[in-house]
Amino acid sequence: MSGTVLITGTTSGFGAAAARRFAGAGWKVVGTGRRQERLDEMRKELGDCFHGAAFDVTDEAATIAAIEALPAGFGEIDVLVNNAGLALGTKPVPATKLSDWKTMIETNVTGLVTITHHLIPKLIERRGVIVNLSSVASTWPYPGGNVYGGTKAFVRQFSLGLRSDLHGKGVRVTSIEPGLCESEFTLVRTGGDKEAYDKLYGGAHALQPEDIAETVFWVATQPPHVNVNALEIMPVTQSWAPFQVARD
Ligand code: 8X3
Repeated sequence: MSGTVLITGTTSGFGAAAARRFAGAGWKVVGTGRRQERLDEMRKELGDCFHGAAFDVTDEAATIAAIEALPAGFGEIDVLVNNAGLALGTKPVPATKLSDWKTMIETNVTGLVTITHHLIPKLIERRGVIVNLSSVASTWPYPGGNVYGGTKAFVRQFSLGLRSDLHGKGVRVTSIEPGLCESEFTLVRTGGDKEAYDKLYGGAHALQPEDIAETVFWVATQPPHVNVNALEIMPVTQSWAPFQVARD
């Protein structure tokens, strides 16, 4: 099976790895991201099967204009991978910035629903697939997760809700929920703090973007009668801790 996949946030991490995975299997890939130069590099790397569309998912007009302007051969989207998203900040409240919270909501929630809403008629027509990148933080709270976890819980529940709404239409929807993964994600979250990045990943044998790309590809290429509803994935080195109890 192959077709056309649109992946948001292809300029790094899961998105870049997923673009390589689909392209390597003969798919046409529409890669989106804010950084035109990274999209140009990917086009050089992957060749004619890749079309880069530079826009910010938080900009509704730019998102819709870019989708409407897809060149011949790239407009018939079979699979939408909603990967663009970010975490900002690791500190618990009150040491959090409202502007960071709003940016996470605008990107992880508003951006994701905007592009999804726009592509749903096409995905119904083509009996397509929607793969949403949520997180283990959608289910498991931790200090400093606050709004990030909230946005990812939205992504998980929105995915399940879409499944219900699209009942009988042959459209498949999956929520992928990765745990600790080594990527630019943590550099962004810590505001570029390389020391924090090294501390987090040192000896942790974290997931790699390729692990998640493989999962996204597997989910999207199941036979048409199979829907993977949700998939939570952690590195072996990550698990849960007991509840915390504050005492007098
Ligand atoms: C982030 C995963 O484990 O760093 O989506 O919270 S984790």
